Amino acid sequence: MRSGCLRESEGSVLVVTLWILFVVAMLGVQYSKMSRMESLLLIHGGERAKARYAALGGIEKAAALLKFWNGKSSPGEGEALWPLGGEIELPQEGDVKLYAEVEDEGDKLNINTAKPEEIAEALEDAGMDEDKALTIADSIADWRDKDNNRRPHGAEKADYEAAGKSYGPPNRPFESIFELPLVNGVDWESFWEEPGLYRIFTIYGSKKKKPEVLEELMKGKANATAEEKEAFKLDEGEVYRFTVRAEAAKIEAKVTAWLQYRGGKFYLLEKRIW
Ligand SMILES: [Ca+2]
Repeated sequence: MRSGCLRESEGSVLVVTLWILFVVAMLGVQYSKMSRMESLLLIHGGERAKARYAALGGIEKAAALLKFWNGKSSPGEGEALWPLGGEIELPQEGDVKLYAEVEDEGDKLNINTAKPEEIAEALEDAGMDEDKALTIADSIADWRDKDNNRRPHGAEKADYEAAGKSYGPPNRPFESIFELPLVNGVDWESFWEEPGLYRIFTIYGSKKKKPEVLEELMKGKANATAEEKEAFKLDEGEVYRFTVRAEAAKIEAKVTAWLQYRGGKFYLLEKRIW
């Protein structure tokens, strides 16, 4: 009877011990899963930070190269001058590859100074349908003009309120191109993708058409005379948009910076890390 009791309690001790071992083993499995995930996250986070810093450094490199090439002729016969609007490969940063693109903001339309008709025309030229183009053009003008009088296709404070928005037009010039997605009629797709308003418009400079031959030269498509090559110079006071893409092992980072050229130097006006 006593030994039966003992065996029974030994049995329960065994069951409890097995349970404890099972629970400990499961915790171990979970812990190793978690720490594996944590280290993956750390590696990923580290790669991202590395790519971002490399892209930031790439802006400096691209600006230095552009200054170096300023007013000089093409690096080699038939080779492109700095390809405005095209990507060039920059010297690598460790194992991170860098690609830069530079755009002259003077080639874009200024949303602070352009007439609504010009804005609508630019949008329609980029493939937007007329109604949407007119809505966005008038809403941009209403956003920046001082009054609260709505244009035929535009929107002022009362319209934003009626649409349940917690904000309205500030009635002053745009301070950044990234204000545009707040404007009536501008959605995520039209801003970033089709037609990509952030590429078409600027808040710096004014649209001035470059001579056709210069356009071709910049794309490296034409054989240039020495005088024609000389024609490519950084303009005093002009703003240039630098976009640097950094490719690390598994991650890509991008930095866009607006730099103004003054007295032989570039000055940072605005930047965005993607
Ligand atoms: Ca207004």
